[in-house]
Amino acid sequence: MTTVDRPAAPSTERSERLFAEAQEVIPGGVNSPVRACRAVGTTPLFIERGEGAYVFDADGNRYIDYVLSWGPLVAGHAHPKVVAALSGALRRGSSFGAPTALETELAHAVRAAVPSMELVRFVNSGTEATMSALRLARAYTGREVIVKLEGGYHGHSDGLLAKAGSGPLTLGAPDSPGVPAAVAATTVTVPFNDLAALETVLRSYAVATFILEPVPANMGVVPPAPGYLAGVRELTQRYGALLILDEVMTGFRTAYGGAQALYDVRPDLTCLGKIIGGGLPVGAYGGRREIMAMISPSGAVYQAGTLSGNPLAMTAGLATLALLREPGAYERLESLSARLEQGLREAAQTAGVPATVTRVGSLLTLFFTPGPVTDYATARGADTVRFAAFYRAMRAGGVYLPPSQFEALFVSLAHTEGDIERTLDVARAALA
Ligand code: KE4
Repeated sequence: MTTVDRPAAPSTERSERLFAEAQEVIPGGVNSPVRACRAVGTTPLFIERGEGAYVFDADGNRYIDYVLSWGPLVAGHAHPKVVAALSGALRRGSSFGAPTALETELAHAVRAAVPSMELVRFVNSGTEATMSALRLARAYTGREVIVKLEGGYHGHSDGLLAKAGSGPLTLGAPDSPGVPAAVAATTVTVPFNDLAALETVLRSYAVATFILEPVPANMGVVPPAPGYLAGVRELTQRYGALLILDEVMTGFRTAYGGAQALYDVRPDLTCLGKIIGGGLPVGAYGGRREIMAMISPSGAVYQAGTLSGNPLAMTAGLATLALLREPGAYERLESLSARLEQGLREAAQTAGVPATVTRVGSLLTLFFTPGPVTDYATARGADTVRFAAFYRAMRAGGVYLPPSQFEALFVSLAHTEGDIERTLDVARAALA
């Protein structure tokens, strides 16, 4: 019998020790749950440094990185231009709690890319951005009910941790202990790509807003059906509900103008994060002037933050957006990502493994299901045990994937054609 000469799995001894130590003092040993790798039946690697498309773990192993800190490092880790800009900024002081011209500069850059954001407010995370946008939508409309997608993730604020009721008309129930029932009850969920369900809800409640990712990437990547987003825009307009597009993930990733540019839909409010901070803590929300003018201190809707708009995040964001404006940046992301999509699809077919690869720009997911994947229910049909085995085999082969079937792979400008081919070699072996 021929033995497949698999390379010896890299030693993870130091990572395991570091993980044991971390669990002594940090819940689950991590500062964000998905990092614990519980969904893929292993323990996390402790990363010591990143460089371009690679991360290096505590045992010195190098991995081709498709997590990129969950999206922000679209130019690759420690890009020289970002590092240079940041070290200059740091020498001038890290934070003042007072306005700086950098905030105006990044707000202009965001508005130039996303014209629907006529006014922009910076915060420190995507959670803060969506939480604040919801409060603003309720204040502007005078309504309380919000609608989100089944399987939609917008950060961990109370109102957004509500799970799908038994049907679109069932008011939400808490999706986590500690969320008051009264708060969850103001959240209704609808399936993605289902305009009829949305209209039923809009007819049945006075809805303040419908918040969704234009390309949901937190159930795995699920592209919008043709006409869906235009339908959402028309229905929300008709029933007086604001449309909030959560582009924390898709912003500046699926296109320089975000998914709203790709699909030509103009929301009332947009939430951003990740890329606009270039790897530093950031979030932003913005939209129509008459809505945003309600935000304190120009209006009565309160929202604040000690480090909001801090010079370091602004500097890293400005440097990253400049790299994305360089000619050919999105063409490169597209060609690398298209090759990865095609290669993964072929590898699964060759191995006879039922799989569906979804992709929008440099966001993609390999679902272990025959598909098609059109919403949360069909995404949940994926074989998570098989995904976990695939994740472990890829990591053993030096490829660092998001540790969950319901996340997205991210490609950066630092990835090379060689990295993609190496990834596909490892995937072919893993799928076999
Ligand atoms: P943060 O609060 O984690 O910065 O952003 C929350 C958020 C809001 N909206 C969307 C569309 C998001 O994807 C996120 C956060 N994304 C996850 C990855 N699926 C962050 C990873 C994690 O939770 O550690």
